[in-house]
Amino acid sequence: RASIRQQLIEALSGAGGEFLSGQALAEIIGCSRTAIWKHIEELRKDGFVLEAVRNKGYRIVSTPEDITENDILYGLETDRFGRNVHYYESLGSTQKEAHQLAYDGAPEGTLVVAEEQTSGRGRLGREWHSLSGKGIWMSLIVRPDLPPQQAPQFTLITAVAVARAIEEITGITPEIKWPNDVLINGKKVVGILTELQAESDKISSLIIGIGMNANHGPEDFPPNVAHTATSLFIEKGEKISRAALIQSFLKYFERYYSIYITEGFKPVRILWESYAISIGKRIKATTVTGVITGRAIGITDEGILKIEDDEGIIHNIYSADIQQ
Ligand code: BT5
Repeated sequence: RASIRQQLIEALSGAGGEFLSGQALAEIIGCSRTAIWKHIEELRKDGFVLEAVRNKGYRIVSTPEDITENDILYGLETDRFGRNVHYYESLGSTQKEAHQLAYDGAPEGTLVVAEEQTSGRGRLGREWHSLSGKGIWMSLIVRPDLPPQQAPQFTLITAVAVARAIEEITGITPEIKWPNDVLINGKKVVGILTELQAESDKISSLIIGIGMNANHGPEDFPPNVAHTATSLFIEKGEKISRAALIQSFLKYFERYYSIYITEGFKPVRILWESYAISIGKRIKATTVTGVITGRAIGITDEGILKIEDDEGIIHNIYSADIQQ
């Protein structure tokens, strides 16, 4: 015989979004109303979104597994970001879809999210492994009134919002590796890809792609990333609610973006530095033009990495792969 919890999930899921009273649930399952109430609270802690209405009872809004438009909207604390969600079961790349939507005039804050990507990509046309149902593969449209040179700062704003959201949802403090990786225990859990649509000297839109490994087990990664990638599930030992993580990310992104617009990059840079791993350390930066080895001194208010090489020459790095 299934546990009360299991029967409760089945009864609520089977109700097709209709309300079931505590009394009805207690009768179906054969337990007390207090037991129902206790298990409802437990489910909530585990990421189920349950609506309770007096005289009607309980209704399941979403399970921790789902990331459809409703799952993201229900309980979302933002004003603008994530208010317009385009959900797909499968897409080539959420970046591509978001580019098209931005081009067609989609408002700032529009979010494209897919359960699976068949040709997810990283920087420089690299492949991004986007297994169905396990991760968060999404692209956010942002329309700051800024010159294109400021686009790289958005990778850093995004990384801080991601790190803060992971902290809130899992209790784990991740590390940021400049420019676009979020790591836990030295392994990549999130990759960020910021792309730009610009008109001469003005950003018309930024397409910020975020790939988060949420509920992957170790066997879910292909051999080429098995040793460098990790997931929140692997690190935490518990499945996480992807919808809750998306909501938390959107909340922090909206907050840091607004701080950035009103106060400039400095407050964000200070937050960023609190998560950063490479600063002060000896690193090797592989850029498209060559390799630079030296000590990472810090990032500038533009989001550019400064490296001092062995001759004392300071290099400004706009984009690179960093090895420690
Ligand atoms: C990135 O590129 O880290 C940016 C990844 C952005 C992915 C998101 S998902 C939603 C949106 N839609 C897209 O199509 N893309 C964005 P880069 O720094 O170039 O790192 C790519 C490298 O990370 C690959 O060459 C692999 O070595 C590794 N990698 C691939 N898939 C991974 C995964 N799921 N987890 C960890 N590492 C991975």
